[in-house]
Amino acid sequence: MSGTIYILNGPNLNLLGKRQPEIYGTSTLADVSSSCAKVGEEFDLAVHLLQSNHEGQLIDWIHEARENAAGIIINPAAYSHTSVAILDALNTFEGPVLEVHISNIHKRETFRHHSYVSSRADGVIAGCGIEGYALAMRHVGALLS
Ligand code: CA2
Repeated sequence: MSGTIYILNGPNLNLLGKRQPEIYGTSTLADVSSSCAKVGEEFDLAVHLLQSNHEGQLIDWIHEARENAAGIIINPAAYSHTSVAILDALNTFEGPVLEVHISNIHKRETFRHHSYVSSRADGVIAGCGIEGYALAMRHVGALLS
């Protein structure tokens, strides 16, 4: 493998596939990991999928990615709308950053319409369900090729 893509997931996404299927679908983070790994094979990229309910842990993983990852795909979940700290951490990462939202945040409550992370992201995908992660993986692969 020529590189690793960190796929970081924020609070409550451990419940993916287990609660609120009408909004977030029935697939799990394990399904996300395998679909992204499949795309990664086309680009000689490995994936490392992580999820945390804690802001500081996500920031520590972004710092770790500075040493270990060629790119980051991140669904910061609710921290998208609140966290300058995650934005600051992402601004220290030099590779491509793709932001993914499973739901279309622009079709939902007004407080979800703004994401701090979007000002750093090289691309933003929202509303494509978990396919958004595989689409992001394909774009990261193309950017790194
Ligand atoms: O659409 C997305 O991917 C979100 O990032 C998901 C966040 C939400 O706060 C953002 O506004 C949009 C919420 C993640 C909650 O994940 C769950 C998954 C399954 C069941 C319950 C929660």
